Amino acid sequence: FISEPHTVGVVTVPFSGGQPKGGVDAGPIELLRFGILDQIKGLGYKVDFSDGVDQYSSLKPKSDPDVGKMKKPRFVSSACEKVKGQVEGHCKQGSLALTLGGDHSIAMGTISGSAAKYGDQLRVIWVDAHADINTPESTESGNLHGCPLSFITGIAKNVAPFEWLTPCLKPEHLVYIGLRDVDAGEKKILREHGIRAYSMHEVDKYGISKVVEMALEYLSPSNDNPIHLSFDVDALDPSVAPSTGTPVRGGLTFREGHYICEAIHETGCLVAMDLVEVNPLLGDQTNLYQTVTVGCSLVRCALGETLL
Ligand code: EXY
Ligand code: MN
Ligand code: MN
Ligand code: MN
Repeated sequence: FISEPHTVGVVTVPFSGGQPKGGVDAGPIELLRFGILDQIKGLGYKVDFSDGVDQYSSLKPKSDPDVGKMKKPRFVSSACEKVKGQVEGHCKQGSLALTLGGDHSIAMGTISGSAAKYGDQLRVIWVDAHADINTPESTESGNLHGCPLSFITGIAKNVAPFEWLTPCLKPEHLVYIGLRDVDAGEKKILREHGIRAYSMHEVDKYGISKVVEMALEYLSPSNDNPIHLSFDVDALDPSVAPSTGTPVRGGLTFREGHYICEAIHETGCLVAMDLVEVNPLLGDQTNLYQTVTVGCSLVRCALGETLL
């Protein structure tokens, strides 16, 4: 399987309903304002942005009481269902689907969308400080951006009001890189399901190139599976990407983050990428500039900018 699409289908998701802080819904606008579309075109791709900047406020239900511990479950569900349709559309046209978030709950939609095209062949690399695999029962915060992977993998059982969502990723088809803030309940889930995770401890121990090599070898020994990269900017150290809702010290350096994107590009198998949790309202103008420009450059690297 070699992807090498010539078109990047861009999906913007100005959505913050998966967590309590305002501003992450302005992430896509800032990424666009800093010229991400022209930067992608500058690499020789066609950009399909025919959907334009979507509005999510109209999907907000009049009343959205908690379901168990889950906060804003109906709003998150309908937002993700919409995202799924858009990502699925781009993937089925043979484009690389690039989703600009928005909080990380939207990955329920993005991965459902890419899996609708690639099925059981799909592999996911989740780059994050957090494991985002709480179930509706294990979550302490009730924030759904801490839960998408339990829904996608079917580890979560009681997923109403997410009736549209069907489990589409086996736990063994997922790898994490960058973890350093994992809840006790999540650790139990990772252990019970044998999910492969390279935390910051392994990044320190082996170095990023070995970690990425091991991750790719585990997911796709013959390098022939389509890859969905879900990149949460909080995987980066807060000194590199400060404008994000749940920063955790001790993260990936600027180069480590970029190395991951470059190495995945080199596989030729990247079919979808999410860039999430950019919150322009957190921090000052310098923080915003740093975070948005690093987000743009991660995307460019995943699209091959640094290949000579
Ligand atoms: N594990 C915590 C929770 O479930 O609330 C924190 C989750 C933060 C999720 C961030 C975006 O990756
Ligand atoms: Mn995340
Ligand atoms: Mn995170
Ligand atoms: Mn398998």
